Amino acid sequence: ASKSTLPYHVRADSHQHLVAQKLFRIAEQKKSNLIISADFSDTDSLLQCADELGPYIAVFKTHVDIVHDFGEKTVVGLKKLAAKHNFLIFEDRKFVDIGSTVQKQYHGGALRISEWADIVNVSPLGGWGVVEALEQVISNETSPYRDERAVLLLAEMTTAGSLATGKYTQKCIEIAKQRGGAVIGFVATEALGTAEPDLTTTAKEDFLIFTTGVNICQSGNILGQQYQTPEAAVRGGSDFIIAGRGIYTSENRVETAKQYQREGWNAYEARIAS
Ligand code: UP6
Repeated sequence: ASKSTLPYHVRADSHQHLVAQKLFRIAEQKKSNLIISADFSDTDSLLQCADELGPYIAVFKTHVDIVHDFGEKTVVGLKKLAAKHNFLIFEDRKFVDIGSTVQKQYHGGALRISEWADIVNVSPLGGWGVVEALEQVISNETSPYRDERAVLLLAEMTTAGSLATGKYTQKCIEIAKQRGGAVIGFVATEALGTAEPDLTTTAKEDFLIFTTGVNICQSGNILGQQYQTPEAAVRGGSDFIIAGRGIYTSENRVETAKQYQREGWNAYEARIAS
């Protein structure tokens, strides 16, 4: 599949979405295409991780529904640390219900996701309606966030026996193209053939590829998770690599994060030079 060989700053300049522009600029400034998947179950651990690893990441990925003491402190803390270390926040919620339910899960509700997450993702199992639903909330005239919120489609999964393959993945691309507005890219294991070869003349759709299942040491686990290295992911077309346990369970997570950052960045430089 074709992958982007353009530098992040070029893609930042020509991208139509503010969140993608911001993200590419952060990546360039911090020399990082690394996202930490911070799967912690209490607010203090979550915030401590964000503060320690903040300097080395472009995005902090959360699953706040696993944080048992989620609340005001979590929201305020995340926002503060995002500003302090200049990273975006991605809530890996994988919205998968009918549109009107998803609107309530995204905006308000127990988790107030629209208030603090720059990026969320959607599992488009039920078709385009769920994407339309999020776009309605984001672009609503009364929304205080309008251009500051973006959506990714979960086009593939890293788990063994995943059903999100082939036609399903292709349908995700169609939905992203038809429901343009807030969709900036995909969660996928590799390039999906959507890369624009030359944005200077065709500045249209430049979908970002976010890749989970990244780990330097392990090839998988007993629950079906499958891994690739940062280098392999970026070589295959990933624009932002997402690593969880590979980093936060290591003995020295700061040093390990730096190692993932370096490997991801070197692979990016090799790709744009190719
Ligand atoms: N995730 C995957 N695979 C997918 C989609 N999402 O692993 O297809 C998410 C998981 C977890 C993180 O929910 O938060 O990415 C992977 O964590 P790990 O690096 O510790 O395996």
